[in-house]
Order: sequence, then structure tokens, then C-alpha cells
Amino acid sequence: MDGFTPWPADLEARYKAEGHWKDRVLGDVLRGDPDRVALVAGDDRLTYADLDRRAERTAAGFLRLGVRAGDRVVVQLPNTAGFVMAFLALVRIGAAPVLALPAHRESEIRYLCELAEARAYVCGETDGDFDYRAMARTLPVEHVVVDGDAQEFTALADLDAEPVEHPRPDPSDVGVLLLSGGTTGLPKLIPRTHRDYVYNLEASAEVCGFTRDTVYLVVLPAAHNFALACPGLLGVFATGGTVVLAPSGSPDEAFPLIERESATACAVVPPIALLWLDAATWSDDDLSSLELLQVGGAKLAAERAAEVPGVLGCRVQQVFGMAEGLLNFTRLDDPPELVERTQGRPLSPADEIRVVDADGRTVAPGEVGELLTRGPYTLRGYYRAPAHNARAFTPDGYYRTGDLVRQLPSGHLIVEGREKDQINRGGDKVSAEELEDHLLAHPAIHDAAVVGVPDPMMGERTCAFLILRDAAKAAPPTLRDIKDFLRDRGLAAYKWPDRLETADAFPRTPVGKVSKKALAADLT
Ligand code: OOB
Repeated sequence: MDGFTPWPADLEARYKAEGHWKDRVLGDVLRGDPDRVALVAGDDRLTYADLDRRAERTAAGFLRLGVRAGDRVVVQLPNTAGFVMAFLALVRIGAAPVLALPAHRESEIRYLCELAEARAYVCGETDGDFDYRAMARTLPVEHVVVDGDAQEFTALADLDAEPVEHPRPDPSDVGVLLLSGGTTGLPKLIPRTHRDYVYNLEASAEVCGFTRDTVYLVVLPAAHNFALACPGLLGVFATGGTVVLAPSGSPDEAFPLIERESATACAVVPPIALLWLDAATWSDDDLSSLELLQVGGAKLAAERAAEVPGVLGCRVQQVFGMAEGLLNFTRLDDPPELVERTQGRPLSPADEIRVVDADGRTVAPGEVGELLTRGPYTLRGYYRAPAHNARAFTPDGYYRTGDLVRQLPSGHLIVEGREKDQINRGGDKVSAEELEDHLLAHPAIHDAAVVGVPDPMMGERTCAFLILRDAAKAAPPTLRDIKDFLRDRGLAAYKWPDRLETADAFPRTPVGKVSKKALAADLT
């Protein structure tokens, strides 16, 4: 695939020799006993044999439609059996799913279709009063496939054809394209090869102690790396357990499913963990089957982590990961001190970590610095982004995470902050520059600077500082006006600001850049 940066030959040889990269592909992850339940979605219960057959028939349907090995297909589906089917079918024929989140709107989806030159777009019917099919009519793709009432398009259920012979993708090929949280004006795509992603999900399943008896509840979007492959639903399939799809992490939906299916494990972001800690004190649902709650995507306060075993009756595991690759987990046998106070240590013995100062020099052990990393499942370059790659990677191939960490002698990392211009809104990532670019298109706005404000529930919320044009000062736009404007521009709602502030000028750093630190300090 063009636009993909491979690993250098010496590291490729090392990762193979050490057994991290095997000749496995994503289409082969269904490794459970044929008659055991692989997937529970609504009232559907599919065995491994059912899922395998339906994935293979859907793969044949995609081929008949004209989707080929090497193609990219933007997939935007909620937590439904259709997501699992579309994903497995595409990876089997060697077409790379581009995994958009259900919350994305035209601004993101059009851009993804263009950047990836997608052959097709796969979506659901609606999300509240938003109709994906109406948006699909304007997208630059040959085929639209809808899970549900397809209107003039092709229904996912109709992509059902007699299985055909098709070549198996090469394990070194790009298997899937994940979305980056984004630090620049436009989101980036992360190419994950079959072998690196299979390693990611298998090694994660091992560290988390997943077995064929694991019943894993998916409450985060299945398209997000955490719920997909850390170990996620794919890690469960690879170890023969059962995946249960929930529409959301709300206790009203998730708790009854935990009871009904005797779920043993689940991955959540901190705001959901906090909701669960609260809801468990009044809920009548039986959560006693739960053994492991993975919490990641944003930092979980040590005090809250410590409450999980007592209140929810299960272990807590902190996960500090990124779609770009590197995953850190607290281990099941770590002492409580490490589980509560750290964000875990790297998954793989082949993960290489450096903690550096502003000049790129390694800091003294235990000091705070920026985390750089390379390894057998960390990307070497974003897809089709050479200019950005020149900044995002060191010359020797380390990815600059933009996260500020310190490392304990045990190898565990504590996340101390962030250098990148991004707001982490309870695990949802908002690129300040992307939002600023949209705001600058508003007729009343002369300049905009977006910063995070601390929030007890979300960790951070988004505040937009605006310098208004003189003509707009008499009747400044309200937060509602700005949200309506961003909705009309097709920006996902989680990226809209939670708060507006106006300013006459922005504080500057000595080199003349807007000082986000000073702006954020103004708020507190
Ligand atoms: C996960 O992936 P992304 O790509 O949405 O976001 C990655 C970024 C990290 O660079 C870091 O800034 C932040 O999210 N982050 C955390 C964290 N986990 C992620 N910051 C503090 N504490 C944590 N535990 O968010 C992701 C991917 C795979 C597994 C888990 C999370």
C-alpha cells in the first residue's frame, strides 16, 4: 500500500526471530470452538461457526460488489453484529477498513473518504435525528453499504454470496487503518499491518488472562482500538471467549447485560468508571460475574482506582494506550500501589521507551519528560502524511507521543500531562487546531484558541477563547450559536466547545505563539 512506512529490515528480522510477528492475519482471529457462542448482539447469538460462515459469505459479497484486496473502505457502524461482520469480511479479502466512530459527521467522513480514496463507505441508518444515508449521498465513493434499510444503496445483509476462493492477504500488508486522536488541523490515519495488530491483540489477551471462559462486554465504540484489540473483541475471538455488544456504557444498558450474560471483563474510559462506581451503590443488577475492569483512554485518579474492587467487586487494570501502537497495562499480579497509582508498563519486551526533555535528551530516571517509543506494534509513519511524519517521529523511528510521563524502576509509567495540543475529554480526543480551524470560518470570529479546562467527571472539557471581529462585538455569538455553526459544518459533537470566553488579545510565548498555558491558567 502506498503511503505506508514499513519497519526497517533489522527490526523486522528481530520481531520475527523473537516470535512477536507470526504469519497470522486478521481474518483468521476466530479461534473458538465452532459450537461455542462467539457474539451476542441484541437478541442474536452467533456461534464461532455461524460467525465464520457469515463473515466468509459477506466477504464474497464485498468481492462481488467490486471491493478488492488493497482497497480502503470507510466503516462507520455502532456496536452491532454488522460491525463485526463488515470488519471480518473486509480484512479477509485484504481490503482495509478505515474505522470511523459513529459520532463522526460529514467533516470527518468526507475527509477520510478523500484521503484514503475509499472504494466504499459502510454505515448504519441513523443516529438520533442524523441520517447517515443522507450524508452518504454526497460522499466521493463508488459504493455505499448500509446495515439496515439501505434506501437506494446496498444492504449489508444483501452482501451475502456463496463463498469464493480469494487470496489470503500477506501478514506484512496493512490490515486496518485506525484514526488518530489528532493534534493537527486534520485527523490522521494509522496503518496497522495484519501481523502487528494480531500481535497487539494476542499479547494483550495474554496479559489480561483472557481464556475461552472470558465473556467480554463491549461498551466503548467497537471501532476504537481499546475495545477492538487491547485485547478487545478481537482478542476475545482469538482466545475463544464470548463477546457481548452493548449500545453504550450507561449503567442502565450495561449492568443488565453484565447480569444476563455473566460478563467477566469490560474496557471503559474514566467517566464511565465513575458512573459505574456511583450506580453500583444503588443498582439491583448482579455484577458478581465481573472479574476485570480495564480503565484507559484518559487518566484515572488513584483514589477512584482504589474504590473499584470494593464497590464493583472486581480487579481494576489501568491501560495507557494509543491507536498509534504502544500499550501499557498494569499487570494482574501487580501490588495495589502500582495498579492504583500508575498507568501500567509496556506490553511487549520489544517495546522501546525513551523519556526525553525539550531538547530530545534522555532525562534522569524518574524525571518527567516526553515519552518516545518504537516497537513491534507501533507505527513508523502516518498514512500519506510525509510532512507530519517528519515531525512526529525521530530520525531513528521513535514515535513522539506528546505525553509527559515518568518511569518508575519497575518500568511502570505515570502520565503527568501532555505536550500535544489536544484536549482529552474523558477519553475522546479533540485536536485544538482542528476545532480552531472550524471556528475561524465563523464570520464573527477573528481569532480562536482552544484549551482544556479541568473537570471532575470528564477530566477535561473544552474551552474556546475567541477574539471577535469589531462588527460582532455588539451581539457576540452564544455557545448555542457556535454549536449550531459547527453542527452545520459537519463536525462531530464531541469536538464542540463546552465553554466560550472572549478576549481582546491572546497571551503569547517568548517566540510569539499563543500561550495555551496562560489561557488555561486564566480559567482556574
Ligand atoms: C487510547 O487511544 P487514543 O489513540 O484514543 O489516545 C491516545 C492518547 C495517549 O497518547 C494519551 O494522551 C491518552 O490518550 N491516554 C491516557 C491514558 N490512555 C490514553 N492518558 C492518561 N492515562 C491513560 N490511561 O486512548 C487507548 C488506546 C488503546 C488502549 C487504551 C486507550
